[in-house]
Formats: sequence, C-alpha cells, structure tokens
Amino acid sequence: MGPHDRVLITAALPYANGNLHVGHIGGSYLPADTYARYCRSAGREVLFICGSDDHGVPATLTARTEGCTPREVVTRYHEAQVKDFQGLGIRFDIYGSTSSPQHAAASQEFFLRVHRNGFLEKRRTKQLYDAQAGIFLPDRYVTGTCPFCGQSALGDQCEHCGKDQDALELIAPRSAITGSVPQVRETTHWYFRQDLLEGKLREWLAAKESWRAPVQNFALGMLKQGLKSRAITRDLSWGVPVPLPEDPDAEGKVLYVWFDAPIGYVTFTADLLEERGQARERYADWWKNPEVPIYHFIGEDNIVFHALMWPAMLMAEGTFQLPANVVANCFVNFQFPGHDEEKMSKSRGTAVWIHEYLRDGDPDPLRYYLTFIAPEAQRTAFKPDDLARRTNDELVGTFGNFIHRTLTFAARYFDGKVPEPGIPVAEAEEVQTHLKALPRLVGVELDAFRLKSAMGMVMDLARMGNRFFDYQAPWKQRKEDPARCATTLHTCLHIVKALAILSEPFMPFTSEKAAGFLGLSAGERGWAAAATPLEAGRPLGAAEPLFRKIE
Ligand code: B3M
Ligand code: ZN
Repeated sequence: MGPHDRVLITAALPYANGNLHVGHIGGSYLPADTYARYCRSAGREVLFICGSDDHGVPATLTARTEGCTPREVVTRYHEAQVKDFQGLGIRFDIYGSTSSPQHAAASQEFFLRVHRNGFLEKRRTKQLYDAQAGIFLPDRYVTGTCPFCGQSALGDQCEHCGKDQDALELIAPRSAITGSVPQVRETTHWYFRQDLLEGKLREWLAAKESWRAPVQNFALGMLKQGLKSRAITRDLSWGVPVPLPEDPDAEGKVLYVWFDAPIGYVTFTADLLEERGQARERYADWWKNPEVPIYHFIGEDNIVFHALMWPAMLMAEGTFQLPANVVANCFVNFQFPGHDEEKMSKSRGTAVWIHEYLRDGDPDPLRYYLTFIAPEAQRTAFKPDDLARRTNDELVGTFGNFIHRTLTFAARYFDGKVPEPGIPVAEAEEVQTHLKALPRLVGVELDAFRLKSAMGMVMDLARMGNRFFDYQAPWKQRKEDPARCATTLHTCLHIVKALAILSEPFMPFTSEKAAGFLGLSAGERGWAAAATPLEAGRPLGAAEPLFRKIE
C-alpha cells in the first residue's frame, strides 16, 4: 500500500454538557466528515474518530446548576449529540466517551509513561478556592478579565485572544459557582514540562509547509513567547484519577481534562478496532505507523492544544507519531438581517441549534451552506436569509433543476434509458474532457483542505450542465436532429452521474438519491468513476425533487 491509502481523521471531542449548534458543525465536524467521505469514496481506508469529552469543569458545572450528577449530564448530552450528528449525516466510525474505564486506563498509562520519561514535576502551588462552596476552583470554575487582552475570560482560556490562562493571573476573579471572590490556598499538582520540548516543537512546526498559515503562525507565535509548564492535575472528583497510589499527594486528584481528552482519540481507535473484532493493541497500526497521516479537525479555540500541548504530550510519551495536519477553522458568527454580526450565544438567542433546525429542515442545504461560508481563513457569518436564498437559487434552481430536467427528458423521449451517443459534437466533447479531469481536480482541493473551493467546482458543474442543456436545446434537436439530441442527453446524463458522485462528501443524502435515479450500485460510485459516462441502455429511475424551497 502507498503512503496515503490509509488515513486517520479526528474531529474535536465536544464537551458533553451541551447541545450542538451550527458553529460547532461548520467549524470541525462538517469539514472532517466531508474529508472523510471523500477519502472513502477515493478508496482509502479511513478511520474517522470522535466522541464526547465527558470530563472537566463543563460537566461538573452543568451538573451543579441542574442538580444532578456529572454522569447523568454526560449521558444525556452524549445521546443528544449522537442524534444531531446522525441527522446531519456526520458519520463517524465511532463516537466514544472519555468517561469509559478503557479511557481511564489508557490515560493513566500515558501519564505514567510521560512521568517515567521525566516530563512531569510535582509542585506545591497556590490555587483559587471557593470558601463558600468548599472547593478549589480550577479552569472554568473561575471567570475574570484576561490579562493579555482585557476581555472577559475563563480560568483556563481566553476565548477572545485564544491564549491559555493561569486562573491566578486573571484580573478580578470570581467563582463561577457562588459568584464570591475566591481565596488563594495551597495545593499540590503535577506539571507537564512542555517547556522542555520548545525547540523540538519549533522545528517540527516550522517544517509544516502545507498547514493553514493562521494555525502555524499562531503556534509559532506562542512558542516565541515561551511555553510554560502546565498543571495537568486537578482537585476534583470527576475525571481520571491520578495513577500514583503510593503518593498521598495524589489522593482526590484527577487528570486535567485537556490531558485526558486528546488521548480519547487513541482510546476510541482501540474501541473501534475491538468492535471490529481486532485486538485493542492494533491501534498502534494507525497511531505508530508513519505511513498513516493523522488529521485533527478542530475549531480555532483549540489550536493551542492540538498544535502545541498534544504534540508535546506525544513527544514526551515517545512512542507515537505526530499529527500530519491540524485543520482549524475560525468561528462562525451569527447575523440577523439588518443587524450586526455577533458571536453565537445561547443566552442572546443567536445560536442555531441542530436539533431545532432538523425539526423541519433538511440536512443537505445546511451542509451546503455551512461549507459555502466555511471559515477557512477568517470568521464568517451565518445568515438565515442567505441559507434560504442559496437553497432556493443554487440547490433547487441549479443543481436540482438540472438533474430533474435531464431525467425527465430521458424518461419522456428516450424510453427512460441512457441513449447511445449519436454523432460527435464539439461542445459535448468539451464537456467530456472536463469531466475526465474533474474528479482529480476536486480531489486536489479536498486534499489541500480547501473544501469550499472543492464544492464550488461541483456546483460549477451543475451550472455548466444547465448552460449546455439550454444551448443544445434538446427539445428542438429532438425534432430537427435526433442524433445530436442523443449526444446531448448522453452527455447530460454523464454530468448527472458526476454530480451524484462528486457531491457525496458535501451532500450525502442528495447524492444517495441522485445515484438511485441512475441505479448506481455502491461499487459504481467510487470517486474516479465520475470521469466515465453511463453505458448506453442503462435503465433510469424516475426523478423526484432533490430539494425543497425554503420560504
Ligand atoms: N472538548 C472542545 C471545546 O473546546 C473540547 C475539545 C477536546 S478535543 C480533544 O469546545
Ligand atoms: Zn484574552
């Protein structure tokens, strides 16, 4: 097998404390799914891994406000997330949970290896403490003002400037539980000496020529400021226990959620292989095999972790390969007609929730629109009126219309079969030449993670189809020049086939229907097959509308 016949694709693990909105989907899950679908279609062996990030303060805070246990919170949201993903056709090979016993074991083993390799250090430290609630306040248990940019920030990270935080350095800190001003108390924690890996990280990152510039620059910029060692244990009861039973200081401590979460990618790979009847240890065939590129799809707020901390963890552990690419997208903002763009927010009602959308919306138009506004290089805005307009003009008016008119014409005048091409026609040959090259061209864009551009090429094909149909005017050719008319329809049907195949990564439900009209079996739908026309005589099914108009 060649180097890229197998790929491992991951999408950021959503915290299991909330529902998913279109910003999450457009940021990491949809691009990851689109790329995974393309790779499968191109005949590569793909593992597409995701699952819920069950640990950390998000789950415990939600449990507190809802008056239930963290376990109840993560079970409920895990299931809700599975449903949302299914509804959108986001098809992971596995959707695991980091609160499984297998994951605890894998994380503890990883921790111990990093420890043995000399990258952990135990320190007495100061930490914020909520005297009213009687607990330490790690991470998101504290809110305050970011010392770097002056905006409001959480105890672990500033969502404005993306910097990771030390809660002790927040200006005007407050407990997220009681709102009280926290005290400073002493405790013991294990620190990850990622600072020891600065040089290695810099060298590794600097050589990444195909990474998106903002991701690479952000990570290199952070390195320039210097990496600090980072506490990777917490005084909490919900999480993976620190596996040092001999050490009394480890009692009552768990691993920091950002230490165990990325290891979840590895755990879930093992879970998946086990589900498929293989030994769990076979995860190494993917994670420790330089022939397999690993691609992490994430949102911009996770760059720090995936481009620095996680690679540092992998280097410190010592037996894994490093990610081939960290594909990060910016945030998707929200914009009502006549209003300013703003951040998606639950409290302000500016988030479009997937379960609400799916109540009466179809998945493919949302997928199409989210790829169309893909925040590949900068933040973009989700505009509900724009979603409606593009659905109506581009999906109903162009893509759906072309397929429908072609199949209807073939049903009526060619007995519902693919005609034998009549005489050679220059314009038809041009289309053929284009179709021969197109799968490769779209594939190049996809492999460079320019998903929006790739989808644009597929939509352009639908436009080309309509122009060709209008220009050839088969309804006239039928009477005046039947041989030409046969060539026209033969060519249009090839375009339909190419649209059915090449749209699959972007609009899988539509692709499935369109391929069904042509009676394409699974084996006939591979990416490269888009280049070859349908054979004459193939019976065609009746065309039904592919999209509904949005009012
Ligand atoms: N749970 C997602 C977030 O920051 C975070 C990703 C973990 S990926 C290993 O919303
Ligand atoms: Zn900031």
